[in-house]
Amino acid sequence: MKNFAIFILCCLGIAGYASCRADTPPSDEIIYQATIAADGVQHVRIEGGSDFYKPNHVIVKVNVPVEFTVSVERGIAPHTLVIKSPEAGMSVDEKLSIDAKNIRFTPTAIGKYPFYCKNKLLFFKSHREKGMRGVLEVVQ
Ligand SMILES: [Cu+2]
Repeated sequence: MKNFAIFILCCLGIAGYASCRADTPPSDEIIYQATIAADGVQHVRIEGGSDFYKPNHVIVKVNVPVEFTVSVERGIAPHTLVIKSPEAGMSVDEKLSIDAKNIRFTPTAIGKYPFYCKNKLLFFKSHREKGMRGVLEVVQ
């Protein structure tokens, strides 16, 4: 039991160190411009982890269905994908895992909308603050 407690303390220490190092701006912007596939859907593959989504800047056309296929890297931290932009037809709040998950929505207004992970461990920075965030740019 004591060993387990030490193990947990070590994990928290490593996590704390990692979040301090995440004070730097989010990693470089990785842009992905979606195209409309034969099925009429804009398919976007996204990988996530504790401090990133790749890509983190996704460009899609308005009023055309979008399907995000999202998975996260193996690890103990649970992750989510949230888009809270009901004004543009997007209300997404999904739990993620290492198995790819399809998330469908249709953006109905042009603009730039944030997507992010809403998770946070205790007093540490949220995953969003650590870099698990991106921009969904909806264009004409
Ligand atoms: Cu997360």
